[in-house]
Amino acid sequence: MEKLKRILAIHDVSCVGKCSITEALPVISACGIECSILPTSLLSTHTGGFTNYTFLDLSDEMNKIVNHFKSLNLDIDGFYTGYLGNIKQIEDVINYIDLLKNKNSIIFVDPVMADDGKLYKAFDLNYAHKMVDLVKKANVIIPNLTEACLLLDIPYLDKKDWNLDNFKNIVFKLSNLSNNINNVILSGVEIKKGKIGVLGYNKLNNEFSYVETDKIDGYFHGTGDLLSSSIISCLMNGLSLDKSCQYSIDFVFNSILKTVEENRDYKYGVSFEKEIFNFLKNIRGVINE
Ligand code: PXL
Repeated sequence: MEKLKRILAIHDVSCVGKCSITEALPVISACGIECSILPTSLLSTHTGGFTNYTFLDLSDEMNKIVNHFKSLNLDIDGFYTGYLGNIKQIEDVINYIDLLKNKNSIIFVDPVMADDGKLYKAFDLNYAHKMVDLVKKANVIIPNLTEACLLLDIPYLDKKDWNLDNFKNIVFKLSNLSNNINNVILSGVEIKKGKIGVLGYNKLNNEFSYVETDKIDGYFHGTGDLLSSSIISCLMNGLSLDKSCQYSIDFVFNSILKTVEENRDYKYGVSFEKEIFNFLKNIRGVINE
């Protein structure tokens, strides 16, 4: 029997609002992978759409936690980084991964910092430049279009230039940021009216895979984290890049649809809980093939 795999999720804990760790934990665990956590900061809510949220930087505690992990000789099959609090934390996380990884660990980086052409409230361009150092360590990166442009230090792609060739070019350039990077998964790819997709690129066999779903208008918080957590869970279960992206994008779409049907306040996150079962059925179908 295959041993239980362990992912170390390195994200903030936003107590309310469903993003980062409150999505990584349930999704990764449901997919049959242990999700250990290294919290970067503690917030009452995420920073999008809420005001007066609290913020506690956990950098000092992270250092102690990592030293304890090291003394335990933990087997970590995958590192999954998301929202980090500041530039120093990016540097720390690079060192922590170096300290804790083994020769087979896979490093997944979602360079969470921006969306819709804008940096998130807490970050500036220096943060984006530092994120490139972490991305260079990764084997798999999962940026959205805004993050991809920041990583490549190019202006946000104008809507009139949104076509598959330009997106392929971006993904290809990202894959060449370092020799470690094997897979690039670009989210928020819009090349057809009413559709939204994900463009994957596998550098080892030079293959692109594009999958799409219907687009539902509106800004839905936490969907980037939900997508990344799902794709990573699929890949760690041995699914192809194509299937990982397709099942994950369907899961996010169905979760958004539920949220809209339930007429919820979107800043509280999407109703993914009721959709996990269908997502798992898709994955199980492949594992049992
Ligand atoms: O979903 C990305 C994210 C994660 N964590 C925090 C955030 C955001 C996006 O705004 O504010 C704290």
